[in-house]
Amino acid sequence: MRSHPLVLLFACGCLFPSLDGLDEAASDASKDSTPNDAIADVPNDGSDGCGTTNVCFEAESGVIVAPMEVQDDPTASGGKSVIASANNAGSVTWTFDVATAGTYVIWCRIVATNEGTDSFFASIDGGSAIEYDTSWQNGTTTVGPQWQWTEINTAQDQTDEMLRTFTLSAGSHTLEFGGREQGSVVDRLIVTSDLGFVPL
Ligand SMILES: [Ca+2]
Repeated sequence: MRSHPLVLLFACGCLFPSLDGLDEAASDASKDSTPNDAIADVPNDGSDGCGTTNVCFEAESGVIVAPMEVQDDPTASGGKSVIASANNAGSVTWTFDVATAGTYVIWCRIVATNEGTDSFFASIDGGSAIEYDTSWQNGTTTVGPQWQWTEINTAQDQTDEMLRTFTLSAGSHTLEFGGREQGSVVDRLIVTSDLGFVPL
């Protein structure tokens, strides 16, 4: 979650009108009904507790823009994960459907080896980008070589992260992770309106 001079332009909102636009942008997403076949075909083996009501997909099923990369990873779900191979460049974008309108959180299976490799720029439905510090969950930052699940959060001033919820309409939505810190990794995602859900 270390800041970089250029990154501050994004983090402070100088280049974007407002972080508050996320929910408004989400409300328009139902206009886009284009399905994403790649994600629809991803099997759910239930090993992470996904169940039948949450929306679960592999990070590597997204649309990749280099220098974001898919890497082979025998410890990852599906044997692959997505890694930012450069700072502040590249992206991965997923399209997913939710059956009902509501308030959602998005869990991500990530590995954050240190605090210099633990963030993406997250945006939903083309809205403003927020800094998601992947090593943060419930007020605690955990780094190391192990996989862990964290919910997308909003980092304020690089320090006081807050859980980010998304107000989604029924239908299709897009989520984009832009590269922020080289070496940040994401494996799998779970979109859920069950705010008490915790992946296994
Ligand atoms: Ca994966």
